[in-house]
Amino acid sequence: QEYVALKMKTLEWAPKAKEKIGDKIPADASVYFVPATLRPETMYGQTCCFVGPKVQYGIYKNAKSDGTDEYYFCSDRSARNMAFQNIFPVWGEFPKVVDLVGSDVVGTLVDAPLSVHSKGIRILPMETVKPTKGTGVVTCVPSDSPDDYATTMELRKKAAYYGIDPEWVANEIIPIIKTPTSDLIAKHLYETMKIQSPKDTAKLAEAKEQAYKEGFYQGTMLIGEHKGLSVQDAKPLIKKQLIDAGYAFNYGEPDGLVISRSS
Ligand code: ZZB
Repeated sequence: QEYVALKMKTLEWAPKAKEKIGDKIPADASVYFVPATLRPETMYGQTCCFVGPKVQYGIYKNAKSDGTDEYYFCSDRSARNMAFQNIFPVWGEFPKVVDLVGSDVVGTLVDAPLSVHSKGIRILPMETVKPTKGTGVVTCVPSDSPDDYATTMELRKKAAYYGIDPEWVANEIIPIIKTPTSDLIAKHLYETMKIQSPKDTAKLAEAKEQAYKEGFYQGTMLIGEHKGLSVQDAKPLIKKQLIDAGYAFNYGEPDGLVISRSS
């Protein structure tokens, strides 16, 4: 699986994360949350970014030869994979500087490249994040991802239960892609399929498949530099634009073929 790994710069840490990081990272260093996505063309619609509250993560140092060190927040497994894809300077090495669990970083404010919500978006909990997939960090695009829409509705309904500020999940869900059925395909499928919660996994899997297909084969961009272009044409252009600007990099998932260690 070939993902785009997006670099979301941390603007303000949640208190718990700040405490655990202490002086392990220089105060002025750039630390990025790194969600893995297959849909770079939807990045305009990012409203927040998810982590699994009980999932283990690390912050890994990427020492650059020009001295502008970068740090990445992601799962251990994905950091290891990156170490074999020339993402870190020394082959096979992925220096961890801090251990964190997802709940530590909930509330952190990050910059989401291309998002209309340009003042930053919040890191929020998603119970259905798979720790073994991608980087374990999932950027939230509720206009086009049924899973993201379902979790957004859940968090809006039960903000207190999830221990979050309702403001953090209040960002407007704007149309990004037009398909023959809707400008907000995820919301449309959530409603017509009568999905009730993020735990409706069978329905959500079907909705995801349908949203992928419609978006890719019949979608047209409603926003951004490539407005009016088909998704098929816009996707590689937006991906390249993000990578060229230093906002993203390619991240491949070995599917257990390349690295057989189980962690
Ligand atoms: C933004 C986005 C916008 C996504 C969209 C999807 C959609 P796949 O096809 O199964 O490989 N994802 C990534 N990592 C995880 C994880 N660890 N746990 C749970 N979900 C994860 O799925 C790849 C997509 O699943 C990724 O692309 C990411 O969400 C999520 F409009 O990023 B996506 C119809 C889907 N639309």
